[in-house]
Amino acid sequence: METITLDVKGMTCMGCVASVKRVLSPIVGVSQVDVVLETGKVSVTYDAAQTQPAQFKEAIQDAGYQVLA
Ligand SMILES: [Cu+2]
Repeated sequence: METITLDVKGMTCMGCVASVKRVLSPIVGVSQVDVVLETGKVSVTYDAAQTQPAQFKEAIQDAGYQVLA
């Protein structure tokens, strides 16, 4: 398992946090998603054999948020 922390811009409330979790959680290989609203940090724990961070970025962007890193 690996963990990556992404900087996400545009989350303003707990509804946004829930949205980001909702789009990341179903991705095959993702085992945990932690979002800190105040800092915009999204930590994703995943199996690198099954998924890659590019997929997380795409899912977050599709949900309407900006990924800075
Ligand atoms: Cu919101």
